Amino acid sequence: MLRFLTAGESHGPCLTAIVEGLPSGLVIRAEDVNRHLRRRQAGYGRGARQRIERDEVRFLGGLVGGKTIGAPLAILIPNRDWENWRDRVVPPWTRPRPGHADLAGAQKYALDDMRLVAERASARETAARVAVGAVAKVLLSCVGVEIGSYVEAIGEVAASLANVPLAQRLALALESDVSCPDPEAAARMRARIDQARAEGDSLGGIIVVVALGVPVGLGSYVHWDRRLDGRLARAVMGIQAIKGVEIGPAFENAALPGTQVHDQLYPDDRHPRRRTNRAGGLEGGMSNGEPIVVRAAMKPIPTTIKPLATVDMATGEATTTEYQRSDVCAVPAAAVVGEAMVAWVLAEALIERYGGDDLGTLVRRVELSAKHPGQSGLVQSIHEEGE
Ligand code: EPS
Repeated sequence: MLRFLTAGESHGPCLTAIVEGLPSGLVIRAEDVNRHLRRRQAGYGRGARQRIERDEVRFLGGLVGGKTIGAPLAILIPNRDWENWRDRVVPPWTRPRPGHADLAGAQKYALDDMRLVAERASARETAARVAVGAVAKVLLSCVGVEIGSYVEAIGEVAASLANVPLAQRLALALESDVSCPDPEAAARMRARIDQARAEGDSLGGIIVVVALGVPVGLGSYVHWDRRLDGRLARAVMGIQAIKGVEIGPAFENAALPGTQVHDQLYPDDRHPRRRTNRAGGLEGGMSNGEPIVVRAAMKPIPTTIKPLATVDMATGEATTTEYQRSDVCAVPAAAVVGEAMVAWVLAEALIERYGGDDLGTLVRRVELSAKHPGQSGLVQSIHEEGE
């Protein structure tokens, strides 16, 4: 079983995470994690905070000589902004930002100062999840799974990608500061972000996360909470500001008759193959060997220079929000966090299906089950090891 927890506040000394259940023998380099932390910090539309932070990971436990030893992996990412806040005396926040966790969080935890809510609700926490996801990606890469993402829309500006294959979309996105594979749309996205900044507003958008090379049979149809599509949706929906998730073109499929939706099967050297992937790589709550495609909608960031109507909780009087330093658009960053969460769920499901306390056993089992589909990788592996 693979699990993780994060801790840490946005302006506290650090973010931290513990990952438990990794097989031994996995080589993890700081750079494997740092390059994703850098990607999360970048992106057109970010605010002043990202000029302060330079996220880099430190491993405090679980790695010896750069390899996992089966013990929990302890991760630390220092917050540089901590130094600027530690001695600062700040009046309590009493004016909740509509759309932010401020109001419900203060009511739930009986907090008079909404800053305390924002400290943990902040998307700063996603740096820790990106680090954890990067570790999951290292594990997945050992069995041939690759994960990437792209931005499909920012505000009302959408990319045109109909004829661009998935792998090319992921590669092109890496070259764009809005993670958009369509350069013409990317230019309009940047202009739209500039406009929102000038107007004191914020923007949301649509991200797409893709996993290539996923083995058949991760997740299960046998019980609702084992369905991989549900688990992926939950993990991606759990990212700050994500309010909608679909697998493949699910909402488009809902408007079409079944004969135009379901990916028909054809024999290819006696193996069933699909020419389309409208199921987004998942059938019956299981990976089916096609690319997994998770699409998600991010709402605009709730912190805007232009004030919104609110209530001062100290007086009960009508008032407006007070601007706090923030991003104008964090959609490119959310795509990187989406990758991390998809990687995490796939790594969890991989370990569940194939087990293996050491990496060699895990990899061997995955290879055997690919060679002998329909037979238990575990049984095969035991059989082979007995020979
Ligand atoms: C955030 C507010 C801003 C963002 C932050 C999320 O932080 P600050 O209040 O320090 O300016 O920059 O995101 C990050 C710090 C990050 O690393 O992504 C919020 O209120 O959610």
